[in-house]
Amino acid sequence: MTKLLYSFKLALIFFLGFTVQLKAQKIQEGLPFENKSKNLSQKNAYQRGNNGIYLKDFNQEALQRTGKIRCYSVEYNEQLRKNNPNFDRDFEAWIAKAIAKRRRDIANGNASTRTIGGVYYIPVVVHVIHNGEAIGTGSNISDAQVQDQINVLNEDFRKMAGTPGWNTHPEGADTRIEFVLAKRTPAGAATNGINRVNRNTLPNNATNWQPGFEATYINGTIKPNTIWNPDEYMNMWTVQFGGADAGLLGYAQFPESPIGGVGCGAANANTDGLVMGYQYFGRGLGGPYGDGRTATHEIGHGLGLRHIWGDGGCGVDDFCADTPTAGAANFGCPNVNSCTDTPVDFPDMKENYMDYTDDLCMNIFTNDQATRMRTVIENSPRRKTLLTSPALLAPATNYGGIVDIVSPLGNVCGTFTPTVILRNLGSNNLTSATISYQIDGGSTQTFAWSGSLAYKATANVNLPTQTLSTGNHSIRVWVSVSNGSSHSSDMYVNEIISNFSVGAGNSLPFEENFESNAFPPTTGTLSKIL
Ligand SMILES: [Ca+2]
Ligand SMILES: [Ca+2]
Ligand SMILES: [Ca+2]
Ligand SMILES: [Zn+2]
Repeated sequence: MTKLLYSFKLALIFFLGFTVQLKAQKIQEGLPFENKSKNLSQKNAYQRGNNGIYLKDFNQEALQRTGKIRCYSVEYNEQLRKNNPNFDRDFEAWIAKAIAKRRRDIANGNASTRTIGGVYYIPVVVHVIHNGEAIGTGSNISDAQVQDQINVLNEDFRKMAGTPGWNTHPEGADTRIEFVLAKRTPAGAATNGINRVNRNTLPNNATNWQPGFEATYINGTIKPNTIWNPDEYMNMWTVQFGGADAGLLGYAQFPESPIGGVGCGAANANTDGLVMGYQYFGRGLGGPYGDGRTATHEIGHGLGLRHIWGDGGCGVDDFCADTPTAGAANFGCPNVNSCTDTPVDFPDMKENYMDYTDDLCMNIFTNDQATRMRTVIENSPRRKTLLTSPALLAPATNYGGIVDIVSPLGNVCGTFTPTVILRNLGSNNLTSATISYQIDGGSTQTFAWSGSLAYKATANVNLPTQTLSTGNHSIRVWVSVSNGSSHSSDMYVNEIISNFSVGAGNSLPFEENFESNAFPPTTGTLSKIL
């Protein structure tokens, strides 16, 4: 059996190496990006402002058909990476490998339950850039409108039943990504996650007010002057777009891979986030783009998704196998079949959040899109760190939290030592903590930790060694007392549950006969594991 398993693993390694190589080769040939830089001729091109950026053909079409530029992310990111022309190619090479490894880990039982099915909570700050209006008037949008947008995001990303984010499509995903308004500021004060900024307090605002601001000023001045630490907050700005950008709905900054790119992850940190016109932030605001899907779409970009038509014709894809090929952006809510797919020729997925259709036409992220976003959250700079952000917790003086688990995960031996990650989320130094844990929902046991952790510092803590019988088990761990002060667990940053099994290992969790072209299989249960 051991020998059989060994040769299976060898075959697996060989096969995976082969497919990765194939993919890398394809990417190197530049095929997926052949149309990426295509612009209409300069004569016909609509030039934005005076910074020399030309709109992509699909945005020129958007402007002609709707009077709006649905999304400015492609132009923005191309400008941002102008000194790194291989950024997209390198990113796709990285994420193809990362997704393959992720699927392998899940299939082999080496992934945490958090990775497989857990909910990822993203702390959000919304910077409301206003013109001095009373709260709830004009660009100084109300707290309720902001909360409304957060609700739309959670309905869409969680595919919530009974909401516009619900769908019955076989590839429709509950991405298990949720958004939470930040509960503390970077300085540790209490906040509702909404940061109101009067534009008159910003440098050179008067000369750039048209009325409203162009993206150049937003990126160069508004963002760096208002951003909250992007390692701990997903930054969103609502603005009044103006001048040459008066027709913009929104744009987002694409994630970086953890293995390089410009500055090894430090690049462009002070512009990271999403910008949206205040008229499109929230729902029930009227018009085709008044129901909050601009933010859903832009966060898709911020977590690594591309437009569903891949920004090019039928030969250019979005790197998601379960979204039908599309030849162009769609507008309104049309029934279109722009490209011939095999073996089944699906119509364009006009309902996808990454198309250009009307807000209420949209209701789906697919499983492959969800996998892409979760892979980015698990790995990318300024994405991964959001999951353990202090901003998820209200201000506290004495508070240690269990933010992650190292062991047990997947399959373990009958005797093992649980290891968890303790983080100080209180303003006082953490010198002692009572760590509570339950095995299989049984009685609560405690472990006394002592040491010294500064604010935000972490430590790996070994709990007492356990011996369990063969089969499935679970462990729940949280801190119940910090520096002598009792407190509760917290679903965001002070509670980890791991479902694991003891002593299995003689049955692989899936079968693969290597006869299909795609490995891991792109259909079937494996790809449904997000
Ligand atoms: Ca395409
Ligand atoms: Ca596709
Ligand atoms: Ca088709
Ligand atoms: Zn877009």
